[in-house]
Amino acid sequence: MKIFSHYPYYPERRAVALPAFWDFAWLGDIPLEVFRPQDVPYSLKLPVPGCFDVHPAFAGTAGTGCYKTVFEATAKEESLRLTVEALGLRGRIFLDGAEIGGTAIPFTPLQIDFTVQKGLHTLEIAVNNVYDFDRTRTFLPHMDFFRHGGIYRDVSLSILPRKRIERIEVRTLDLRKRKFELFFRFGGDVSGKLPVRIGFDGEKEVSFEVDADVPRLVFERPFFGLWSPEHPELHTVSAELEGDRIVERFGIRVIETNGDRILLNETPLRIRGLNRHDAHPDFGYAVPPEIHAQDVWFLKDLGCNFVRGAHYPQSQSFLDLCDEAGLLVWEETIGSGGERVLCDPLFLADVEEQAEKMVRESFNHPSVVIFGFFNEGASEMPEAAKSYDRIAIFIRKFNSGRLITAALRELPEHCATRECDIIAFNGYPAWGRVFDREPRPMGTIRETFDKYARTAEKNPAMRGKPLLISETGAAAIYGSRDRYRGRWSEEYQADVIAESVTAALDDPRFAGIALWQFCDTRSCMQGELCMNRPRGFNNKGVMDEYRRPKASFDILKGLFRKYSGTTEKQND
Ligand code: ADA
Repeated sequence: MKIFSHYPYYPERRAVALPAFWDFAWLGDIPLEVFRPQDVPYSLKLPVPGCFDVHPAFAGTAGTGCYKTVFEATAKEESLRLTVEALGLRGRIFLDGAEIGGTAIPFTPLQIDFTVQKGLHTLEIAVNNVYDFDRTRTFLPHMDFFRHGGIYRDVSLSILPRKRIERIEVRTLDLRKRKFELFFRFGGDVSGKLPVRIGFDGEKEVSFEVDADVPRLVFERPFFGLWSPEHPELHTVSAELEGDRIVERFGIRVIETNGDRILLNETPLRIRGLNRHDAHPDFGYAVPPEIHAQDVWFLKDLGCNFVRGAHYPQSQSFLDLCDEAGLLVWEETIGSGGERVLCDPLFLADVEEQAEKMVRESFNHPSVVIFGFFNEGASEMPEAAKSYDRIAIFIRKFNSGRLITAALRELPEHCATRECDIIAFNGYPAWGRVFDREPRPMGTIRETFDKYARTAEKNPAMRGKPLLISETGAAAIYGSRDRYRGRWSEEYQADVIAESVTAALDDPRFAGIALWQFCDTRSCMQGELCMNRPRGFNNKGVMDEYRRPKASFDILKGLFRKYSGTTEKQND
């Protein structure tokens, strides 16, 4: 049986066994909202986690599907916690036919606590993947990634102790002294002074008294190493409170800006990375651990020190691997759009809910150094600009020690950057946009980057802040080789990537570059965008969707390795 899939884990909490395959029923056009878990025609077994629309019987479909399993409670009365780490696009959850919760925010975890009597119980999760702004405001038809339907990430059921340590947030206070704070999030029946036994790195646990009202302790461990991409040193803290135990993993590191530099552990950092969707054609967004491990290996092999988790909160087990491998991560909320969307109060409430969960879930991952939001939103519109400020301030209030940014669409002269720590922009100078009539010679790349650097210099809200190219690149169809270096060929893509990387990393005005993208990904199936998405895919990967490298892969690897040797000091 799986013991835990990622940190934190709770060695004393007993898991209720859930099977790898659940009953599945395809309900087609029946709207999720009118669905009742009666007479459901379960006909098939599908894996959980899993996306139903990657199964050949339902390939590419949109509608309602329902998953069902049975579990057993062995005690007379049992307090349980159901955790669904992510589903999409929205779902409703039923216990013995009665609704106990749900979510309309994809890629966002859900926890439901409930009590059951001894015996067998039925759990049903109905999900729907039809675009519907009134219900799921953060996933819209124009988005360049597919609306897979299903249970994207792990589902677990555990027995809850009466007094609980739910999380310990570890915050670096002083880098040089290796001084850090443990902030306890207790749950259940706790109050007053609590006797907590605490140990680091598997050493013997020692008793401390933690005040439930001010639940923080400060430690100094001068002999702890720092976490950095070159030396990703990690530590664990275990804590025990009357039968409940938690093990959290963390790293000591500080990410900050100093003028237009990004500093990691007081050392200037140049970002060399890729954007990556957490997707695979055979699994949709339910990416199995094997693929996560391979993807992290590919990123390291390419010489990346950075990955942007586009365009939604990341899987916790993927982040664990990034912690271990020394990959810096930009994690962001899903959801963006024009002024109307960005000013919609219900949309903003959903973004805040997922931002809070993202920050809390990822608090202890040293790899996560940037929190982002509103990819390519209408940052230049005055009303939308207020929403940019609102979300940046909202994320900052958690004091999680991350830099905050939003990837802008190109670099408008007037845009919402006041509250951002980094000015990040996406631009495809040599590639262009759908139905673009401009000629786009290679020289456009340097000219455009230079133009944006000058734009940032002129604007007081951007001047003096680090400037990061958060997306750029070109598409190539895997296997399309062409001595004429025509568009969509691997040669043309490799040329664009080489020119973009050298233009960015030779220019000290840029803090780094993240190419679009790690591998090809299935795109939306409708609208104008499709005309620029042969095969229904965004083909800008340096590998295809099955992770088969294109010509650009080796070019990028050569360049990233060259620049890592010359531009980056060690961080410890
Ligand atoms: C945008 C967007 C990406 C992708 C890219 C492209 O920058 O953020 O998701 O769609 O454009 O390939 O055009």
